[in-house]
Parts: sequence; C-alpha cells; structure tokens
Amino acid sequence: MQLKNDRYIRALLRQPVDTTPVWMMRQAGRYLPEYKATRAEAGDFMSLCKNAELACEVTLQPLRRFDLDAAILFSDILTIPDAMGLGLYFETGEGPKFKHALSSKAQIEALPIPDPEDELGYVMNAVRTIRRNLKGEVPLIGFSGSPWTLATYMVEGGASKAFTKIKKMAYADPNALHLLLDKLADSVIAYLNAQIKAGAQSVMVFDTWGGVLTPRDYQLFSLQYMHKIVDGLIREHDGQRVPVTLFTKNGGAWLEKIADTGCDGVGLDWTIDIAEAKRRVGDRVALQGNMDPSILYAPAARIEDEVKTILAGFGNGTGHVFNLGHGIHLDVPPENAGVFVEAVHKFSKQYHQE
Ligand code: 1CP
Repeated sequence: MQLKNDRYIRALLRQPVDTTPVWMMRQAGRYLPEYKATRAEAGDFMSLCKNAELACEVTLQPLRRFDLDAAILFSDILTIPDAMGLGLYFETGEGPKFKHALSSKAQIEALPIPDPEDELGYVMNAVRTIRRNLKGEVPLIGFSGSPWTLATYMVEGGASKAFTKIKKMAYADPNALHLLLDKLADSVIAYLNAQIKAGAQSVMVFDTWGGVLTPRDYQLFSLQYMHKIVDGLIREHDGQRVPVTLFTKNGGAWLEKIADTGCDGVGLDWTIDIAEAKRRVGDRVALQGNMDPSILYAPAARIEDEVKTILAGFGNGTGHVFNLGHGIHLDVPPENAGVFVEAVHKFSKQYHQE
C-alpha cells in the first residue's frame, strides 16, 4: 500500500521532503492518561504487549493527539530475553527484572534462539494489527534492543547504574559474553526481519547502554554486533526500501564508526551538537534526534526556541528526522508534546524550499 505520509521514510533515505518529519521516542506511554487507562484494562505491561488489539490501541493513541509522522510498535526490547526463557517481570514502581539472570557460560550455551513467529508471535500479530489499522497514514517503525543493551539486562538481572556484573563478564570471561552477544545478534536479525515481513516499514536498534563502554570496548562488544545486524537485515520489502536506524545513547564520539556500518540513519541524544554531527557524517546517513526530552517541561516559547535552534543547526538539505534525544518523561504535560510536534512542522518548512 502507498503511504499517505512518507516523510519519515524519505528523510531517512535522504530524499527531499516538504517539512521535517517528527516522532517522539516512547511516544506511547504513561504521560498519556489514555495509555494509563488501557494499561489498567490490560492488567500489566506484558499483558498489554501480548494483546494485539490493545497494543495497537496504545500505538495509535499519540497519533490521535499529535500530527506525528511515524508510529512505533508498542512492545519492549526485553521481549527477546523473555522468549529465551529468562522470565521477564515488572514490579510496580520498579523497572524490568529477570527471574533467571545469566551468570555462567553454561547458561549462555543453553540459550535458544527464539523463533519470531512462535515465541514472539504476539509481537508479529501486533505489527500486523497496527499496519491494518494505520491504513497507510504514516509508516510503522519496528524495533529491537542492541545485543549489548539486551545483555546488560540479562546479566545484571534488570536495570543497572554501574553495570558491574556485565563488565565483570566482559573482562573476566569475554568468550562467554561474545557467545551471548552473537546469539543475541542472530535473534535480533530473525526478530527484525520477521517484523519487516509482518509490516514494519523501517526498523530501529536501541543501544541505550553502549555509551557506558570505553571506545575500544564499544567497538568490540556493541558496534560489532550491530554491524552484523545491519548486514543481516532485509533492506527492501514489497518494492520499498526499509531504512534502518542505529541509536547509541552517549555515542556522540563514535558517529563515524556507527555510520560505517551501512545503516541509513543514526540516532543522536542531546549531548552532541547536530551541526557537528552533520559535518562529521551527514553526507552518508540521515540524523535523528536530538532534543533533550527535559525541554518539554519548559514553557511553549522555550520549546519552540529549542526546535528552531536544532533546525538551524541541521540547516538546509535532506536527511533530518526530528525526535527527542531519549524517551519522553512520564510527567510531561501532553500539551507540551503537542507544542513540540507543531513547532517542528511549522518552523522547518523554510529549510525545504527548492
Ligand atoms: O507502562 C509501564 O509502566 C511500562 C513502561 C514501559 C513502556 C511504556 C516499558 C518498560 N516499556 C515500554 C514501551 C517501550 N519500550 C517502547 C514502545 C513505546 C513507544 O515508543 O511508543 C519502546 C520503543 C521501548 C524500548 C525500550 N525498553 C528501551 C530502549 C529505548 C530507551 O528508552 O532507552 C529500553 C532500555 C527498555 C527497557 C525498559 N522497559 C521498560 C522500562 C521502564 C525500561 C527501562 C529500564 C531501565 O531504566 O533500565
């Protein structure tokens, strides 16, 4: 089906657009009262992910409120480790946790590579349901965590601040960690390709924790495996290019290396100036980001100023997708997100004239 609004895809392929496309990381979520209501109806977070109708409903909720240029599958990066048998659960008020965290090479050797249409079939059902309901309005983004980021949760047993357990594995038993990362890369390739076949029109890999590594070890433990993923992905489906974006939070120092993987888009957090990022890699990849999500706490005029500054930093030319540099905070007033989205469309037109 032809997309009614294909700005997001065109921008990632560095083709001309009429206005800069915009979406928000974590655009479906607890800052929206309607999300909280649907989540309560589902019972808990994983039940929401596993119910295709409700996952579709929360995917579409932000699009009803805001003029967004893309939808993102409602799911989580931790579906893969859950499907590998680690037992994902959420305790109220706390982050994700695993019943069976990994600590030995024997446990890693025993891990299966999940079949995306079997153990992860609920994700593919959600993708198909969302595509049907989107009716070609905007593209659907599929996603996965990076092998390194998934491994941090699997070895730490949940969220972490210091990453001591996974770093201990990296330095005391690197072969065990490489085996885990390689299995995860294979799992992510199968999972994202299944999402593409089910209807995802672009995919994104979230490397939320790559930035906690040294430059050398980022290359070794994170980027190498994202590179393997880029090489293994379906890049064209149904006659359309399927752009792939890599996002490493705190990865500003390594943009050239990320662009070298052959991805289409590179995600930026807010710790790098977009003008500098464009100078360094903008003739090879599209850039996505990079507004600090905390700016959404500011009054409307301040939000608009920030949008104008980032647009001016990128300047003329193709290859810009506007986004937040990380997920929207759960206590942001939804009206402020609306100011942000409108500002991107309104103030970007001048950068897209012939
Ligand atoms: O309703 C709830 O209380 C659960 C909160 C929640 C939500 C809304 C979690 C648990 N996951 C999600 C959805 C989600 N997660 C989406 C789709 C929503 C959308 O964008 O509209 C996406 C893309 C993710 C991706 C994700 N999950 C990442 C990568 C991006 C990022 O934010 O850095 C990560 C690191 C996770 C792990 C995770 N899942 C949930 C939480 C609270 C966390 C973070 C844990 C931590 O702090 O380490």
